[in-house]
Amino acid sequence: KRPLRVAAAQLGPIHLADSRESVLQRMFRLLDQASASRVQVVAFPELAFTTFFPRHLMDHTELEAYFDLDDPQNGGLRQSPGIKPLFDHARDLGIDVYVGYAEKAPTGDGFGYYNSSVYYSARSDRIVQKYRKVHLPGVVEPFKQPGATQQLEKRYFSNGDLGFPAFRAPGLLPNAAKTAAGPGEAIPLEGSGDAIFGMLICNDRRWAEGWRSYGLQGAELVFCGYNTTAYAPQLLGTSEDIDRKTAEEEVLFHHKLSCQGNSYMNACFSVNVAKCGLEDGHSLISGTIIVHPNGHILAEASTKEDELVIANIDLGDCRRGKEKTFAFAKHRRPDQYRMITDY
Ligand code: CDT
Repeated sequence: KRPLRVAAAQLGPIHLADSRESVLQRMFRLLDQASASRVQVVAFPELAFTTFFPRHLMDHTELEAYFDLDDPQNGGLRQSPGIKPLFDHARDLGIDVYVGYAEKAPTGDGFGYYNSSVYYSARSDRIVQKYRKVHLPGVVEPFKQPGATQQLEKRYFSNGDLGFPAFRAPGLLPNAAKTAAGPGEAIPLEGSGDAIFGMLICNDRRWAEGWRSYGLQGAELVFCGYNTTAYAPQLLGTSEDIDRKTAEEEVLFHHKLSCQGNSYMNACFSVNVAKCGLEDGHSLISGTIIVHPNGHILAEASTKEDELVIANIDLGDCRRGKEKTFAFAKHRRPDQYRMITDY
């Protein structure tokens, strides 16, 4: 048995005018609720501290306010002033955290900007892994039509350059090893005393390659936070308006299909967590789900507001898939897969 109590901390809308302090207070409330329910790991969404700003065209000066400095010379994100209070709170409660943020990283001669996430281990009071979103959706050049909803992730962020590194989360399981895996330490395919996790961000969940990279490293659980548009706001008040429910159902279907199918095909749990609801008139889907390696949904959000979705899981349930149907070492035929990397 490898039991774990996990939660997805879904966030309702964060509007342009909402202060960082108000967002942190909401996150604290969800962490407090998680603590009262003896949850060990809490996942927050993509770009969890701000509105989904890539839908707005902004100049460089405006944009800077949405990024948090992640400077390794000054303690990295753990000490970043706008985010530190979240980790302090999680440390005090003894809860691990997966969370998405807009990363501003010094490059030597300037800064790099990424759509990133980190995994914070309360037991070791440090960030044990960072991930930078690989599959950026959207465009570089803004849409010209007046009132169009923008998707400017390709304009505002650089492509993730850290690959898909699985990592060990120390101290979560009853038989946990005393120490975390060191940087670069090989992760065994079979389970160990530490839980083996991976991170994706939003659009990544639609792409098989990231999930499979984690599957190949033996990941037992993948976190994925997202901001997914339900329907275009310019349809509101028009004749197409009546169909927005159908449009949203289809978006939800593809979201769940991606999470459930890839969890099954890689024999891992997944915690998929939304920022949702009407952000300044722009509708985001909910659909926060915790998925079992057999592909079934274990727990699901019922609102489009701040909501904690909890599941008791057993990471040992990954073994069946990893050792039988998807025993990769035994059944994969990499010599036949060259198109995947060469094309
Ligand atoms: N934020 C983000 O990545 N949104 C994307 C839009 C892709 S359009 C199919 C998403 O996957 O929800």
